[in-house]
Amino acid sequence: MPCTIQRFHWSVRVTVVAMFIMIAGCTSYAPPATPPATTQSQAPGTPTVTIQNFAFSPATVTVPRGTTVTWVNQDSASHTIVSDAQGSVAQGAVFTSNSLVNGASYSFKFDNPGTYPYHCSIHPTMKATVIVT
Ligand SMILES: [Cu+2]
Repeated sequence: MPCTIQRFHWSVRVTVVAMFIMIAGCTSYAPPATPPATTQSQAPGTPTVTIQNFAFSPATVTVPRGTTVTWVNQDSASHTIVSDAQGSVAQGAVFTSNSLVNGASYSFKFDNPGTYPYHCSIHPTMKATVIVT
């Protein structure tokens, strides 16, 4: 009889341990994978801002000084790239593109650090920013 009790206890103990392991196995999960960095910086060289669906993409591009940024219009509608007055006039670096038809591009070299908000003069709701470091 004592032997049976002992075995009973042993089996309970094993069951408890097993359950603990199962619970631990269920609750201990690997942390979610780090989402891909939504970096706005681009490699030095010729960063390109795509104009598509009436928006600049990326909306913010960060480049080191001396970088030439190129905009390419992939919309059927024409767009312009015009620096906002408050952002760039004070910095002495106004940029204003001609109207870009589909497939046309415009480039501007940023020599001075600063924040350069810009817009499309045809569609004023289209806004974006170039940050020069
Ligand atoms: Cu536009």
